[in-house]
Amino acid sequence: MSELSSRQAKKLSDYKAPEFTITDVELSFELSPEATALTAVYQVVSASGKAGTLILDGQELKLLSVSLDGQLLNADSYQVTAEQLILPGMPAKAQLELKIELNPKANTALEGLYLSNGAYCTQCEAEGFRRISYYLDRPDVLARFTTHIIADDNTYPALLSNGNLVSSTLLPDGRRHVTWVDPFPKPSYLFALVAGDFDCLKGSYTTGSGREVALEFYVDKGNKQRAHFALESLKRAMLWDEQSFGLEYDLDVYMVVAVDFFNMGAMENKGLNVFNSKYVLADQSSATDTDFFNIESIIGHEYFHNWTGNRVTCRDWFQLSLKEGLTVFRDQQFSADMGSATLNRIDAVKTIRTAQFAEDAGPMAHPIRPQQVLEMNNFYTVTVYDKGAEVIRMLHTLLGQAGFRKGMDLYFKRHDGQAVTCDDFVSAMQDANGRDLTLFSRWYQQSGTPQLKVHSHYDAKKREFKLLMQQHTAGTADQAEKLPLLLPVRLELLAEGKSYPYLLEMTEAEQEFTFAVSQKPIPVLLADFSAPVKLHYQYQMDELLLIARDAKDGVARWDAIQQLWQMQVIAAIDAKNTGAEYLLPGELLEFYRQLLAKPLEDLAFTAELLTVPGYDMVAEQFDEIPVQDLVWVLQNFQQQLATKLVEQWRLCYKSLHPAAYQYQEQHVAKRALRSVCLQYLAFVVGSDELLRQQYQHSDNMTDQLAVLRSCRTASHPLFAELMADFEQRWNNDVLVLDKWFSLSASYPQSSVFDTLEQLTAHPQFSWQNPNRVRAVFGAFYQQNPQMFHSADGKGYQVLADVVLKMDSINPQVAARLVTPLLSWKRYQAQSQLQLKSVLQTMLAKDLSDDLYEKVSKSLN
Ligand code: B3K
Ligand code: ZN
Repeated sequence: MSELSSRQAKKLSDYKAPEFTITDVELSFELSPEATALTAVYQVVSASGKAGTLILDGQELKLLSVSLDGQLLNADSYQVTAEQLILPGMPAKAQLELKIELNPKANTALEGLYLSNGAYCTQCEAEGFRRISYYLDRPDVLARFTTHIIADDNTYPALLSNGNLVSSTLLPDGRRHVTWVDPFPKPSYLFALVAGDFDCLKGSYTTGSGREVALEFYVDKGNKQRAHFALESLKRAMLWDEQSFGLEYDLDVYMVVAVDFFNMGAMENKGLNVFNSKYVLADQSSATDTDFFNIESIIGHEYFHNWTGNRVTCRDWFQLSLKEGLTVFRDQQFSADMGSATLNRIDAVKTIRTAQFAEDAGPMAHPIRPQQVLEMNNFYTVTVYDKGAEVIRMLHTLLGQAGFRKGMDLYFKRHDGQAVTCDDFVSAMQDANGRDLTLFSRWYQQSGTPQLKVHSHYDAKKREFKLLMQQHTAGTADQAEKLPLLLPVRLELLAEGKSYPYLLEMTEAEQEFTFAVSQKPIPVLLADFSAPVKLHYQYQMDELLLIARDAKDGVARWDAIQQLWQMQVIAAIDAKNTGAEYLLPGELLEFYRQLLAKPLEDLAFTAELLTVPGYDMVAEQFDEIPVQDLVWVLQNFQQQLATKLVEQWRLCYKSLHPAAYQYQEQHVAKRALRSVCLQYLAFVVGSDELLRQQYQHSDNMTDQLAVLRSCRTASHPLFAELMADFEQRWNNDVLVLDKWFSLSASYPQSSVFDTLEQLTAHPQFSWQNPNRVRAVFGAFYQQNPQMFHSADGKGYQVLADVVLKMDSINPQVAARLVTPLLSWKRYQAQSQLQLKSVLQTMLAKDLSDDLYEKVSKSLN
């Protein structure tokens, strides 16, 4: 038996409905940092109506007593293992009472009940509830929860849990006893408890049907002013879900708590969201436009889960994309409606083409519905979330807006209050639209990125244009055999100065499509990135430039420029290898010159077109990634554009006078374009004054950070000076200081290795806080490819040491950080050896399941 199976990986095919269920839960917490007393009372019912053995999940729990129907059980009438409480002879219906002692202070994994800056909070998804109590900790057991919290009233004035507050009593000993009742049956992963001393920003929202909902944002003392944007975002999300899907909120109160110690972005606990403070707190002086954008989108995402996730939940964790893919799609639609649909779509495409394609090409490849899992937390991936959202988007494309809505309505009508599967979702879409989606379902089963090859032929005599399309998905680490998928291919044919739109449905490995057109058109293939595939078509440079100017679809216009750059990268690397100088072609420079002289009406879109693709985007096109060549070439391109168009950048920059800060679409767009100009200008001599000016005189974080980024990317001499100033200014504000940590760790020079050591010794750094660790080391591997892949292997070693250190503190964070080491097969021979060796060393240690699953797979 391999170790992976001895560690008991679970399989989708082994799913069995639970033999017992729990209908009602009553939890009483007496909070104390090192010895919280919990009494848990469950109404347990057998599904078959027969007595049997009840097996509850539990981890790292101190069990004090077990009572059945009021009778204390002898220790020999049940069995406790490292992961279970086994109760033989459980009657068909009984009340089970457990007494448990918890140590939140010692909980550095931030799963279950823990302390964040002295406040109690919980994180239960996916399997964290079993670190609070023994339970049927699986999403298909839905129970009504009542929660009592007893804690010192002075130290913890806010005592919160799911549902509605039904009583609050001050006890004679100065403690307070509150009771919360959540009327909606829910799985344990949606349970939450928070206790602390916060400032609370209050608002209210009246639903379409006239019910008033109290909105409450709990933040660290002194931060109330920074929560207004999040509150307004929530109101927008609530209205949007009513207007777009007819979905209203269902409790009297919606609470959001912002905490500093959190493993991810946020959590959709019923009625009581817990958020990483970085996705709640924002004002113009401390947060960038991107921060504001993320807050609105994540507030929306968690809110939308109330229906897609909470009211209708997952039968088992393999179905995670049922709620996550769908909710990401919903938050993307929300963001598109709040701002620019094209720019939002471009962002989503970037995520798929970088992180998701990389995941599919690596050892952790899995379908959006995985088939086998050792540690569930490892499957909160860009595949389940973002490719999952692409799959939902394809349904939306195929069925149309109205058809999709019909499917959603039927889904809720059938499954409200249930725990269901991805198949149930597809069936609702299918039945509501009278359309067979059997073939489409393959997207749920198959991992890997389909390659779509297209050839065209124009027959002038017949006035016929033909497209021959072939799809092929190569075998992946988890699955050798692949079948053809249903690909919706949006197409525009550009001819006679017009654009003719089509939606093709490709269902076979190879298919030909014929169009009657009076002259040879230019095909705009995969407009709106209508399927998550890699497209191959031999475009000429002039065709791409024409698409960039004339296509209707903004995403296709941007994509044409991406493809153009891809061609330049290949040509420049070839030239570099033969020792020749590579100059960017005149047509491309001319396109940029014109764009700068006369930016499009949408300045943010103009900024996107003017940006050379990032390292990740370009790297993903190579089977074996020539890291240092790519870094060099991309730097060289920016340098060439900077020097050749220096006057244009300057003029464009100067024409964009900054107005007083507002987070508003046109303002954001203007700042984006100005930042692009500044980035290029940082590459040319004589820009010191301009950089300094913008840094010192802007009234917002977006513009200040743009200066620091530009200096970092161009290794500008001003970098050190401005960074020192920034550190001093923001030393007491860790959320902002994280930006400084990231910039420091992404400086593309070998001095960064000393810097990394200094950063971890910084008074504000803490290994216990995931935001700090990610700010430093996440930035190091994501934004500093040059040094992360340094020839001596030092970057790999540094990250591997950090991963091992983190594994004993917080395995979830460790398992995220290890990701870039796993795809060793993508790099050149020497890097492969270095990476393999650090992975092997790691595997020889006693690893958490989280880390073990990933490292062992990568060495298979
Ligand atoms: N559902 C949570 C993620 C939980 C991650 C557990 N490791 C946030 C979200 O997707 O909305
Ligand atoms: Zn989610």
